[in-house]
Amino acid sequence: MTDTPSSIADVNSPFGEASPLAHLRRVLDAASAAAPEAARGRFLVLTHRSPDPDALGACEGLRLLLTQVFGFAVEVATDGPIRRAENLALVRTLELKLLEYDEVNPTDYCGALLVDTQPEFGHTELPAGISLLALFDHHLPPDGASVQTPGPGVSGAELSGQAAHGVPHRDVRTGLGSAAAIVWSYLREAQAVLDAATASALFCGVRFDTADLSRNASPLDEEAYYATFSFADREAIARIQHPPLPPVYYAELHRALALARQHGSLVLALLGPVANPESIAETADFLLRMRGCSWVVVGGAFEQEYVLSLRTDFAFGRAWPLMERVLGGLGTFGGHGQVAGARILLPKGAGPTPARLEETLRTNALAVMAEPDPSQLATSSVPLGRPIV
Ligand SMILES: [Mn+2]
Repeated sequence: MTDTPSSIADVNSPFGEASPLAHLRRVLDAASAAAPEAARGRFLVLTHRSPDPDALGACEGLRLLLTQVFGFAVEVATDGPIRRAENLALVRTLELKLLEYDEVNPTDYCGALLVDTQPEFGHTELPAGISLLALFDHHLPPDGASVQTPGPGVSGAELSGQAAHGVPHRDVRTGLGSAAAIVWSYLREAQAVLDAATASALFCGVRFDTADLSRNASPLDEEAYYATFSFADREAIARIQHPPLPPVYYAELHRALALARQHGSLVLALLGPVANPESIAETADFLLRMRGCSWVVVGGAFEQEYVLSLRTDFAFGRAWPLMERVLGGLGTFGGHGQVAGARILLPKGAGPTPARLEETLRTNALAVMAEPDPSQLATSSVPLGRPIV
């Protein structure tokens, strides 16, 4: 190790003296050795519900690492529909082979690896009966506290003990803009040869989560972005970047623009029921580009959930505490840097209708705006704001 320059990944390694790659290998080998014969050497890669390019890119990177470098068998399983046009285009263009949860038999695998999320997050469910061996994420853990990580000398016995209260290989790096960059750092350490599809998936992961390195990008994101791009299928990534959009996209955009209100540096768009929940994050990204806007909150109800996206510009600050204030204790949320997302379960029977819930969220968001003058918080009448179109 003394003859190689230390890199960002090494400095941030949560595994003490063991390199992330060596530690992961040890954990997976131990799990494989302890598994029944039929499951030996077989692993499942998982991510959050309705995966985005970063989640899918990180999954594909792990698929390559585990098959080509470690010699294991791997399947990637996803949960929930993939709706956003770019995400669908990524799956179709790169012909990703994804299982659905109901096709997964947990006893076929030694365990699972989870990317771009953590099991405690509201948008993440694991198939019942599967043990989680490794996770790779760049989001703040729910309690914001530092996470426990195993030391370098992990024995099989220690592994099973740790599995009861933690994940044996837990690589959470909140300073990074993408999970794809974390997974790429393992491939770099292994000196793996990237095929065009895996390189394209990883590249799209870093590209979409960091907005082409303009948002939350660390030096490792930057390195991953250029290294994967040099092996990527450029025609494919162009098709993924500009996919065909369904007509409902334009209808939702029209409605979102009509409902958006500006309150000083805040643009708030609470849309009631939406036809496509992905339009919420897209609208937030779009509105943040408005001159004079420093933060955006967009929300909409889809099926039994109210979904929120929050974006801030660099000057305004971190999205996570802002989302915490907007929710005021409702729902579950996560975020990093200038991006945060939340979900609030809508009760079937009695309880807040989206309209009443939206009124609460609007009040909470405006209370943040009124922060320098707390006397403003006493009023219950919520100003309607200025329409933007
Ligand atoms: Mn991500």
